[in-house]
Amino acid sequence: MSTQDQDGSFLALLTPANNSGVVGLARLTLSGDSLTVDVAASGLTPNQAHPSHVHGFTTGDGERPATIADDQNHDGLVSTPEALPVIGTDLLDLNLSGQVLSGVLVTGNDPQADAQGNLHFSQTYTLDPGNPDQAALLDRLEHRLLELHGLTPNGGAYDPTLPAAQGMTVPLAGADALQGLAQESDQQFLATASTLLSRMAPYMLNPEGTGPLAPEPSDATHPNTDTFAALLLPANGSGALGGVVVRFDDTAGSITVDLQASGLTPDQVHGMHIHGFSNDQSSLLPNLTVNSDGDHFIEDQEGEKTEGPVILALTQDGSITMQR
Ligand SMILES: [Cu+2]
Repeated sequence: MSTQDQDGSFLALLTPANNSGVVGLARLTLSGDSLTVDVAASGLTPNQAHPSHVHGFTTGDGERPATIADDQNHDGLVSTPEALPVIGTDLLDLNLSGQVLSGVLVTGNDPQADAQGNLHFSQTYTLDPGNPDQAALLDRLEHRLLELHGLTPNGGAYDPTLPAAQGMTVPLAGADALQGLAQESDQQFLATASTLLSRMAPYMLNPEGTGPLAPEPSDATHPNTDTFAALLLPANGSGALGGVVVRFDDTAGSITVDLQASGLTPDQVHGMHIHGFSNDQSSLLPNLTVNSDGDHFIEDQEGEKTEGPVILALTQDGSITMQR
């Protein structure tokens, strides 16, 4: 395949690895041998360097995000060595200098999170078709894996190598709803991504599972809204992803839930609930910070500190219960 065939933009939704709570959006734009990478992410360990890479296989394909199934030593974390067999080698290091490096996990010149745990990164690299790693990227940019590293496991020190977020690249071409993102400048893309992320993860958790919550966006209060949407992100390294739309009908006194998810354990029943607090306290997504027993998993009791108890179980037959 000639490099011309790959020209275009690719998007990656970065989802939490290792219960990090990190979410992000990345765009990769290839023009000839020039690759520009834009990354916006939030929920990272503040004021720390976060080594970041484009991972993939140099021969064949089949890269996938690492899941808890790849946790070979059963410590509840998927380390970088455990992830590499499925995400592939580090084909391109995303460093601040624009230097093109492959196979180097920590360069000392890595993207940095700010005091709020947000990271904005934009850099252009000139790839060398004579280098096998870079040639592989020039041949195929689709279904590569963008990964951000750097996590503070509970009770531990900051570890710059632990995976914190990962996402597969998908082409923006052909996705009408996303075409606008391909046209945006680097700065516009980062601004758009930051706006989206501020709606999804506008807070840092403390071990008690409370905020502080960021202030609500000024346009967040819509008294007449009856339709709500949520993006379902992997918990406990499950790899499960989904989307849900919830509609309230005041007159009928009914609630309608449309949910689609993938990556769940096949042929198994999966309990689903709406959680919340009975006072006005907002629910927050739990992450590793509230893992009080130190096993790196967020069990129901730990999660409920931030989510609140079950308000409604989503039953198959529409019956109303708060039972799990
Ligand atoms: Cu990496």
